[in-house]
Amino acid sequence: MTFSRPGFRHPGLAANEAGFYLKDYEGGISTLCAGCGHDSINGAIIQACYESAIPPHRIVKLSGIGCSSKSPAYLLSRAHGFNSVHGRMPSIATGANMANRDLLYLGISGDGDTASIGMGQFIHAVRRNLNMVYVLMNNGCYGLTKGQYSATADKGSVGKKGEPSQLESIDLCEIAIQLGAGFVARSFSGDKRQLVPLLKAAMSHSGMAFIDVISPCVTFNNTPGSTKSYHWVREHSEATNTFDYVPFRQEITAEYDDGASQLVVLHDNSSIRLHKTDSSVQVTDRRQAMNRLEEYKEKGLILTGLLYIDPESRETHEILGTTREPLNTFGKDELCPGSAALEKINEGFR
Ligand SMILES: Cc1ncc(C[n+]2csc(CCOP(=O)(O)OP(=O)(O)O)c2C)c(N)n1
Ligand code: SF4
Repeated sequence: MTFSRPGFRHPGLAANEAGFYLKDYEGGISTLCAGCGHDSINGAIIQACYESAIPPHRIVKLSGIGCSSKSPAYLLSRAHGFNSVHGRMPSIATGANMANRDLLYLGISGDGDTASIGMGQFIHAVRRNLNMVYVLMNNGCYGLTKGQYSATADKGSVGKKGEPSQLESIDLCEIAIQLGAGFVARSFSGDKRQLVPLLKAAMSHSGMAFIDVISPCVTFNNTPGSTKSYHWVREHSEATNTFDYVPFRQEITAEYDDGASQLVVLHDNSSIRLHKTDSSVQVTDRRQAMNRLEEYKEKGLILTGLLYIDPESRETHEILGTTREPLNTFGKDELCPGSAALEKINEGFR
C-alpha cells in the first residue's frame, strides 16, 4: 500500500534557487518502523537536494532490496527511479550512468544489500570510480528479514536475539578508500548537522562518493550490546572534522584558524572548508585515512566526518574517454556514420 502526502505546502516556505520547494523533493509517506534511522537519512537527503537546488527530474534514485532500499519510495517522487534486485543496484547505476552522464545518480543501499550479496557489484563500481553518490544505510543487520547479523556487524556486537556476532566485520569505508573512491565519509543518521553538508559535498564530487551512515534498526538491533544502537553510536563516535560546504555561486569568504582548517576545491569549483579537530589530519592522504580508521577502531570508537577525498579524482567516463553527450540525444547520423567511417575503423584492426 502506498501512502501519499497531501499536496499542501506552507505558503511561507521559500523556493530554492532553481525555483523548487522542499515539498518537490519529498516522496510517499514512510512505512518504516517509527524511529528507524533510515527515515532520518531520507530527511537529510531531501534537505541536501533542496539546498543544493538540484532539479528533481535531474536525479536518478536507485536501490536494491531491504528496508533501506525502500527509501526511494519515500523521497524525490519527481526523480527517475529504479528499485533493482537484491545487491544489484551498482550495475543498474553503471548502465544508466554510461548511457547518460548528465544526471545525478543517487544509490541507496543497506549493509546486507552491499556487504553480502552485492559485494562484488559494490567493489567494481568503486573501482571504476563511477560518478554517483552511494549512500549506505548501515544498521549492522538485515532489518527486512527480521534482524540477522550482516557483514558489517562488529565482532561481539549483540542484537535482539541469539549469540553475539562471531565474525570479523567488514569496513566498507576502508574498502572504498582502498579501491579508489575519490570521496569517502562516515556519518550517523542522528547527526543531520554533519550529514546534510556531507551529502551536498558528495553530490558535487565527480566520481564515486561513498557515505556510510550508521542507522540504528530500532526493531532488531538497538540493544544495549549492539555497536549500531543509538546509545552506542552517541557515546562512541568522534568526528575527524567539521565542515561547511560552499557552493560555487556563493562568495568564498573563509576564515581560517592557523593550521586548523583546510579548503578542498571540488570539480565544479564548489568547495569544502574543513575545520579539523586535529591539525595533523590530512584528508587527501589515502594511507593516513586508512590508518586513522584502524586507530579509532582499536580504541572502540567510530570515526565520522569526511574520511578521504581525492580532488583530482577521475570518474569512469573520463577514464574511458567516452562522449560527453547522453546516448539518447544521438540521431541516425551519429549512430550510423556510414560505410566509409566503418571501413576506416575496420582498417585500424587489420
Ligand atoms: C536474492 C535475494 N536473496 C535474499 C533476499 C532476502 N532479503 C531481503 S532484504 C535482505 C537483507 C536486507 O538487509 P539490508 O540490506 O541491510 O537492509 P535493511 O533491511 O537492514 O535496511 C535479504 C537477505 C532477497 N530479497 N533476494
Ligand atoms: S526493521 Fe529495522 S531497518 Fe527495517 S524499518 Fe524497522 S527499524 Fe528500520
